[in-house]
Amino acid sequence: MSKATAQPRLEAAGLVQGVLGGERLLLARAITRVENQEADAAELLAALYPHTGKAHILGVTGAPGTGKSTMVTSLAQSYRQAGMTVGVVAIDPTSPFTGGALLGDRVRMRALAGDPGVFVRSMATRGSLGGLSKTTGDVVTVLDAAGYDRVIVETVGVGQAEVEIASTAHTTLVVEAPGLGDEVQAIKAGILEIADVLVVNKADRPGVDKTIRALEMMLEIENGGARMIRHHGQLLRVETPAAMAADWDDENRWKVIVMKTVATDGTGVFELRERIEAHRRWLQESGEMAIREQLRIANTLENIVRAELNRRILARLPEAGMHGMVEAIRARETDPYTAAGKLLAGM
Ligand SMILES: Nc1nc2c(ncn2[C@@H]2O[C@H](COP(=O)(O)OP(=O)(O)OP(=O)(O)O)[C@@H](O)[C@H]2O)c(=O)[nH]1
Ligand SMILES: [Mg+2]
Repeated sequence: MSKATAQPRLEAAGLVQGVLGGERLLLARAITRVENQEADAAELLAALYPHTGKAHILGVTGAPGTGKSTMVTSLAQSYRQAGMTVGVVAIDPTSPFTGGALLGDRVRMRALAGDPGVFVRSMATRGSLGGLSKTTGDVVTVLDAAGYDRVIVETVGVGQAEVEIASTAHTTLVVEAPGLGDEVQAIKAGILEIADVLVVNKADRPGVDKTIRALEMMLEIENGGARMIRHHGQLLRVETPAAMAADWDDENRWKVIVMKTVATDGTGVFELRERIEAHRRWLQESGEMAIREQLRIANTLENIVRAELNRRILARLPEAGMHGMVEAIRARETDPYTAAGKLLAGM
């Protein structure tokens, strides 16, 4: 063994003990192993899984720059004041423009550094969508097993990603900010449909009341005319006859309300935390928690099977054959469909 490998690779069992024993360094290493999908990641996750199911998982999503990271920081501090521990997973789309998104989050969440009751992990998306939600779920599993009371996942709401993340969270916060034209954006992305709590952040900025009114109007339409149901692990929108909508307007139904915060100075964050905790209690008392857990687990299982199938298929595709096919297709000697059929038939 060379001098460069002075630090021996720890067995998965050693990492598991470290994670369960609250050793931050080993927790960080376990997460890295899971994030990079190293060979013993599955062994690690399998050993940790029996220790999960205690954390309440929060998803925080919204348009770029609405103040999500600042709010997560503020919320984490609020949970700390209430004596709870917090794990944070911040997912940064690797931007060709900023490039330093990871650094940005670290700076923004600096206020949390040095607190042994908080663990922050930033992850770059590197463009893979399905893979992202699997890896995120795995990292959440590790933090849950490590005993964090609340695990907060931040994602930028830019399409399918936030919907995927919503189905891995117990409570989903959608963050808006005044003056970004977000009202329109929100409808487009269907982002309101996944919100359990809507937050208008940057309430110190002009136009905040206009944004709140616009969102409240949209929520009224939402509450009256349609409802999101879960079907085979997917969120579906169903139009509701007015009569039925009236039925659902009982006190057992969760009401999405618009909250107002200034994440930079913590205004409204205590109330936000209370609302999240109210949602958690509602989930438990209404029986909805069991449904969300089913959805989460179904999602996880599907992601794992899909990733493994993908890996197996790619491993068995002959590299040389692929290249030959590409050239043949480029020369229009064959077409992608016929070529794909041939490659698969040869497996
Ligand atoms: N005025 C004001 N500025 C805020 C508030 N919250 C966040 N900001 C600022 O808005 C900028 C963006 O904040 P972030 O927390 O990085 O926003 P984000 O939504 O995490 O951004 P991305 O992860 O890049 O999508 C920062 O300069 C913050 O200081 C607020 O309540 N009021
Ligand atoms: Mg952020």
